[in-house]
Amino acid sequence: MILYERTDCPFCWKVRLALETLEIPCELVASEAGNPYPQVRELSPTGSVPVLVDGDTVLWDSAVIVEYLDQLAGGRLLRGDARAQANSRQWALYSDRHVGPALRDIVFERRSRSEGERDEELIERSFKSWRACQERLEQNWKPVLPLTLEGCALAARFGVAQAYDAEIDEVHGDLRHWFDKVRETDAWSRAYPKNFIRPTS
Ligand SMILES: N[C@@H](CCC(=O)N[C@@H](CS)C(=O)NCC(=O)O)C(=O)O
Repeated sequence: MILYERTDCPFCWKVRLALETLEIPCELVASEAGNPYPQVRELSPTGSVPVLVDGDTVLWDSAVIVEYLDQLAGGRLLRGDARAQANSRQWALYSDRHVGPALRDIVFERRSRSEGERDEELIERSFKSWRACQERLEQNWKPVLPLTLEGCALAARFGVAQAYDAEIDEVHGDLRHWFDKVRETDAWSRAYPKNFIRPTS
């Protein structure tokens, strides 16, 4: 099994967390931001990472990849009855479609511009959306361990947030407690990015 990926990409990080949690061995092939390996362009119609190659099977969306890995491992991330599984999928989508975009401007500004050159208004708006996501999660999502399908997605997003100094707010005790516990796991240490993009000057 080969995973084409980029170390700091939250979609790839989610897949690495799933691989480590499920203890599935996999070769990682890393590419750089904006410069994916030519194989990725050949293998994936979107040209984005992650891409998983398992024999003749080529998968190019992180949500599909994580479910595939979970099925190979007997269903340890997606647990419970139909209702519980649908709920997991729903929060995983929330992570991809809302938490990621909410954090986007904090991350993009802080990783590409040095202090003083950043658009602080854009960052403040991004913080507002990020706080709204935290509030929703704290009120409506049940954090559990070991990691679930949506837990892999959310932990990677929280990790990106933390790397760019956008910690979970203290008022969200359950979320913070969960993330503290996640960070104590071996899967977290093994899946942690080798580096994050920082401003060059
Ligand atoms: N829906 C896709 C999104 C993947 C995605 O947007 N990947 C970004 C990296 S975070 C990418 O490959 N961008 C092009 C690049 O880095 O060259 C998934 O869940 O796998």
